[in-house]
Amino acid sequence: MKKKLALLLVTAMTVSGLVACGKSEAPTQEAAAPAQEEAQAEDEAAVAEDETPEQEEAAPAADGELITVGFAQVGHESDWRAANTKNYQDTFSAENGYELSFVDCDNDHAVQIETVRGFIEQELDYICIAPIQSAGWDTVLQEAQDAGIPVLIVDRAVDADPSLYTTALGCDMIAEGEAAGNWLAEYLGDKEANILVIEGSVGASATLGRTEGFDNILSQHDNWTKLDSQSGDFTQAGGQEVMESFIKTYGQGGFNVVVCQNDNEAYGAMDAMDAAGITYGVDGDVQIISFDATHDGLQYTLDGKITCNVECNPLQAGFAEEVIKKLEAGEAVDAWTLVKDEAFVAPGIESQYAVTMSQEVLDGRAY
Ligand code: GYE
Repeated sequence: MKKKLALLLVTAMTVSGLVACGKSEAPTQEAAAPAQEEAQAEDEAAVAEDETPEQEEAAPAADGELITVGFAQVGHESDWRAANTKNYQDTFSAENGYELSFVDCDNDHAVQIETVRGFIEQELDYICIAPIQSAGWDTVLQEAQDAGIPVLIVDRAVDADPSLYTTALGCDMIAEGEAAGNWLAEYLGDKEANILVIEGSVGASATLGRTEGFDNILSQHDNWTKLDSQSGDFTQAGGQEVMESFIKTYGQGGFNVVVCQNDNEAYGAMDAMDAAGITYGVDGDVQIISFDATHDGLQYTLDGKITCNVECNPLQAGFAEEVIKKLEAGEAVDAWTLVKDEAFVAPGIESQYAVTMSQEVLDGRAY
């Protein structure tokens, strides 16, 4: 591993929020660079490293050196993302035997591609990518494969051929969208729905999947109308802006359901409705559906402001570490690991699709 080069390259990148974690203790086993495997990740060959790390990093323990992992993270758009980033930084720590090169790609696809190219040049042992958008990955994935670096596609999906990467892990976004739709159908019964959708970032698999899943259920209901859908970019400011424009167009009383594709967008939408005097929540005129089920999002659900909140668990780094450990041991890994999630509804609502919120449920949450 070219540690010094790695540090220089990472430091040179003009990407906001960049953090390169240092190294300290070494793992118990010698770091190894497994050969790139095919889709089912079979036949990885462990190749012992013989280089020693550079001086500005803590010396490795006698029994090995740190495993280098690059993480091309989406950005810092949401509370979900912050929890996900922290989870990766905690998991891939020097204490645990890793040197993590973390890059916040600030929601810019071109930056993310170049970040991955940088990781390849640095000859890191593993590359994790949380893809900002699902399209446009073939070339750089081929480059990583040619360099023999295993790639883990994490959180969101890519539409590239699975033979171009080692494994993928994350939540099932289509199932999340369907859960939201199924809950709404159960909740409304025969009532009409005039629905506004604040989508996530354009081209992200989280956006595409949640939209597809919800639309699958929508198409089964003749008295549901999707009035409009616009991207709020998974941010609070974006959610507020889109909601303000929806309110101008459709007016008070013109809609009774707002689907926000993440919690931060829901906070922005609530601000916009507050300002316009529109009531929402279980006792209001508008029912809000949100996704993520972060701590604050579930607090709003407990308070009856967000009626249904579909979880996406951001604590995914352990799954990535599991894969890397298997590859280090020369074992096959699954092509896909599902991170399970569930949905939550406001107190007073009973649902076959969701857990009814209580203080106890909120207190028991890790994020
Ligand atoms: O829902 C949103 C974040 O990819 C599942 O990205 C993730 C989404 C999450 O910005 O809050």
